[in-house]
Amino acid sequence: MSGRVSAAVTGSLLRIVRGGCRAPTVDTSTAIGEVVLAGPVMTAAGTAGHADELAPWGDLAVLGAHVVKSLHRDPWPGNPPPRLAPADAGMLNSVGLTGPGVAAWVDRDLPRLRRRGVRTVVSIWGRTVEEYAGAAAGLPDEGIVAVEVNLSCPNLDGGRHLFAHDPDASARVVDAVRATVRLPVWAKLSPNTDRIVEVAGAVREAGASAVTLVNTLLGLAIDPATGRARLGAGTGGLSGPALRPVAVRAVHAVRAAHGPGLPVIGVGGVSRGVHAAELLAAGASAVQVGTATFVDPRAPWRVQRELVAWCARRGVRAVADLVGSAHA
Ligand code: RRO
Repeated sequence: MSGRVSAAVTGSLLRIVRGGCRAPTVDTSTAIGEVVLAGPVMTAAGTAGHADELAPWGDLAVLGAHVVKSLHRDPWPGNPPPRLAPADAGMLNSVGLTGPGVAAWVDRDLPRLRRRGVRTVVSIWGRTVEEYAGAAAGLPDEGIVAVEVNLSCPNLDGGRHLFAHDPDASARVVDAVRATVRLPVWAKLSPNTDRIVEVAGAVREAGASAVTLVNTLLGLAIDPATGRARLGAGTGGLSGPALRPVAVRAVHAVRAAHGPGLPVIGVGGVSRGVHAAELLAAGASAVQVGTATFVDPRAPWRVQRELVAWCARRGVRAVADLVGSAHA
């Protein structure tokens, strides 16, 4: 242990032990509206499976929460391969919302997560308000901490966002899901619009407890030798390091416009603790780690430990004290 930094979870407190001498304990708890999480780092939807696929690399119960890949009411096959293409500062994906459907997930995957004591957030999607409500209707109240309504998948109908640009349509979805479940509802929004601040306001009015910012940026990669798209579906969503400034800007703008009354979860290009600190300073109450997990499946746990170490080094006693500090 000597000379290394390590962290152990003790309730909502992470204690940093460095070279045998104890640095101040950092309170890692964070509130997303009515949901209080013991840690500020979650997995990002679509990057950590539907169940406990990441369990060989870490204890999912140590993370603030685990967000599972978006589920439709019905099973959904997804897009033709190739579904991933590397980009210079990240990657493009067009997975196309592959999933087993809510009923199979509740039957097969949720029990695995419950047995592990995971705080599970379920991402849901649909093509109509009714489909979202149908997905929500299949969810139990127990064993789930929140529903993340994915209003922003770039890989449906060739990137023709059905909801992400439209405050009213987004609000109708959130309203319908809220009327269907007793769970807190978070809304995941898109960077592929100049209306993200408006959409955030509309979903808040409709009863969203938080917004998750941001989903991937629409992109396209072409093989010039063949003239064909590198992804089977054509366009895809860009994620990874290139997305981080986009996410920081979106979080900052939404926090500036709506204040601390609308909790924000930041996601986009987080692979280090300092990246999480940046999103918290911009106004996020928690962060999600996504594409970094493809490089290092232990990334969510490492980012959480690095964030705590970052706070301890700077004398930040509570992660929550960082939230919105760039607005002070
Ligand atoms: O499955 C996907 O292709 C996908 C989804 Br649901 C999403 O929300 N964002 C993304 O980049 N890919």
